[in-house]
Amino acid sequence: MSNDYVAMWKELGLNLEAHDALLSVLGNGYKDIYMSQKNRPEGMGYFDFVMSEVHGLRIKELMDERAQGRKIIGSYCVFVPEEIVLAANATLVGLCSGADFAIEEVEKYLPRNTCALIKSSFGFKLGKVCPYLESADMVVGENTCDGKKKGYESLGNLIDNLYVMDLPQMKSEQGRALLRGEYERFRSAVEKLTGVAITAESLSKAIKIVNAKRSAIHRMSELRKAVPAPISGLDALLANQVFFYDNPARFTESVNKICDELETRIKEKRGVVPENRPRVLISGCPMAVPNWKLPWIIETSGAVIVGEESCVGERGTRNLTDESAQSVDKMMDAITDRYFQVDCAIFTPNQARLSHIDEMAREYKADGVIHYGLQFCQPYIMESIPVERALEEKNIPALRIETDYGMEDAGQLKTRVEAFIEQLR
Ligand code: BJ8
Repeated sequence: MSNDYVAMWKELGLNLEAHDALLSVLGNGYKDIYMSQKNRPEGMGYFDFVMSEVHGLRIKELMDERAQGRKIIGSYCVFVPEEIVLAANATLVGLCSGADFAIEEVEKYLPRNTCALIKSSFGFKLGKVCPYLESADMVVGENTCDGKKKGYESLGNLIDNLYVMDLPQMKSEQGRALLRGEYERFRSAVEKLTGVAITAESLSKAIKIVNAKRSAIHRMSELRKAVPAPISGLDALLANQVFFYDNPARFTESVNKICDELETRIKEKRGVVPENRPRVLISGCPMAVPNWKLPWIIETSGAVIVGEESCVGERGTRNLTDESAQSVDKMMDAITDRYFQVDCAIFTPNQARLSHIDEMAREYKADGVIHYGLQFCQPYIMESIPVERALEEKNIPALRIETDYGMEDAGQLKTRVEAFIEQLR
């Protein structure tokens, strides 16, 4: 990344030395994991460029937007509706939390047995290394799992513009009403921040923009059902990760371009790997940039990943918002209905997720499912047992993995994953 950005990073208050260290780990990891892949679609060049400029050009764009009076809102969860943010003339960016940073400092605020994702969000703040976080005019936390819920109480002391959204835990009528109310409260907060009143016209336009972005990902997912698989799981995961911080229209266009290429590959029966590679579905906790450890282990152990049942994947993108509503009120209803279907493990009961994993395994022609749980993540680790049982009942092989962001267990994980893939052959 060019040194031209140093002044911008300084202005954002980043710790330049620590930030350099992070960028170098990120750059090397990307090179080793992504650039060593063979037979990638040419269109992935766009995502390589995005990653090479992840703290550069994109941040510059956000700073330019801010200079023109547009607000930036950061979020940690797929329950924060981008539609509302866009309609108020603001930009939503995902705050990744996919790498360990400043762990010693973090453990002054959080117990050791906190999941890596939460620790990472603190580490990026305490280490002053995330330009997305530092450029956000509002950071939205949400009451999902207990770790996040209690974590935001402490994070609120470190971030002065933290807004906390409450979320239901049950898919009941009351649960929906709670979500609807919270989205209304969020709309007012965003309007207050931006000074822009959301209209039926602006909200309708925003719904269409976000739907287009999701539709492009749906198209890519549909193409991944082909045998042989036309794209690696690592590349598809990258598209799902970039989904959270790229310019929406440019992202949609880039994914659609890759899809055109994948269609040609499918017509020519040209896979990214040979047809007999075992196909794996990943299910579980979200994998934020640069958390590529498990997919990398899986795909370098002789399998191809064909889908992600994850918030950085199909759980996050799967449903569209109904576009037929005419008033802001009805659109807010449609937005609530769309998000209320997200089957995060914080919900109880959560049978819909179990059914969806089974459905995905069949649709994507997966030979097996690897359930990925972050250590100390109660909701997903607890659910991994019923998930495994439900899959076994359907004779779908499953492997439960519990890990963190460290590389210490990589060898051990590889041995387990290889044995599982062998079983799928
Ligand atoms: S909608 S999955 S993005 S909350 S891994 S922090 S659950 S202890 S991330 Fe999530 Fe929204 Fe749900 Fe999706 Fe807690 Fe588990 Fe850590 Fe997690």
